[in-house]
Order: sequence, then structure tokens, then C-alpha cells
Amino acid sequence: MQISEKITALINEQINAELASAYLYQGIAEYYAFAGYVGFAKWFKAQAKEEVEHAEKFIDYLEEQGKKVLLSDIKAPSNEEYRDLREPLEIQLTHEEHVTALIYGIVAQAKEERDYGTERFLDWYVKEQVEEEANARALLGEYDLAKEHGEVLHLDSKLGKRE
Ligand code: OFO
Repeated sequence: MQISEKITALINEQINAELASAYLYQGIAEYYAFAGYVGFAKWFKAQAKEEVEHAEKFIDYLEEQGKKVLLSDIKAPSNEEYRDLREPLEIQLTHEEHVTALIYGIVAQAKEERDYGTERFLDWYVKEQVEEEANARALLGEYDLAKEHGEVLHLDSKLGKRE
């Protein structure tokens, strides 16, 4: 059973959302890099790469289904307008919560259509979003502690060790 046009459209929107996440995180990385926080920058560059991989998995799925991948515009991120070092971390958490809601929306549609194949395919994303939100929340908490104890540079060097 081939996936429906509705699911195809939702996945195409999701491809855009994942690539927009990559663009957002690359912008955040550049904000930190310019401010001299190379560890934070490295962490967000790694995030950006992961987002491209998320988009690619969706692209492969549509190709496998014989459906057309439609790429659409991505808005420029506001990497020069952050209030302070904390704001991008807040934005990341809010953004991941938003992405989780989008993924849940596709799961709900797949369930409604009894499209069990797409539902199973989306399991990976559901788990990934739990992890993405947990990581974003943890980083925000770590930042607050580091800030309170004057150890932001220490956190920066820890983040710089991310592979
Ligand atoms: Fe693709 O997980 Fe973040 O946005």
C-alpha cells in the first residue's frame, strides 16, 4: 500500500522543518563562534548535522514510496539577534517541543489512515524527539548552573568534546 497524498504532504513539510532546524542550529553555532565560545559552537554544528540526517531519512522514505520530494523555502535564522548566551538554549528547547508536536501530528494522521508502515517508520522519530528534548533541557540546566558558579568557560570546553 502506497502512502497517501496527505501523508506525503505532511512528510514534505517535515523535511522543510528538519532542514529549518539545521539552519537554525547552524545560525546558533555561528553566534557562539563569533562570541568566542567554540565548544557551544561545536555542539550546535553537530546538532545541525543531525537535523540534515533527520531530513534525509524522510527524503529516503518518500523516494522508497515513489512519491515526489518537494523542497521549499527556509527562513534565515536570527543568529545576530540573541539577547545573551542563554537565549539560543531556550529557543532550542521550544523549537524541539514544536518539532515533537509536528511528528506527533504525522503519527496521528498515519493512525487515522491505518498506515501502519508509516507509523512504524515514525517510531524512530518519536524516540529521537524524546532524546532531543531531554538534551535541550539538560543543556539549559547545565548552563544555568555553570553561570551561577562562574563556570561557563568550563561548560564550553566540555561541549567542545562532543564527537
Ligand atoms: Fe529533527 O530533531 Fe531536532 O528538530
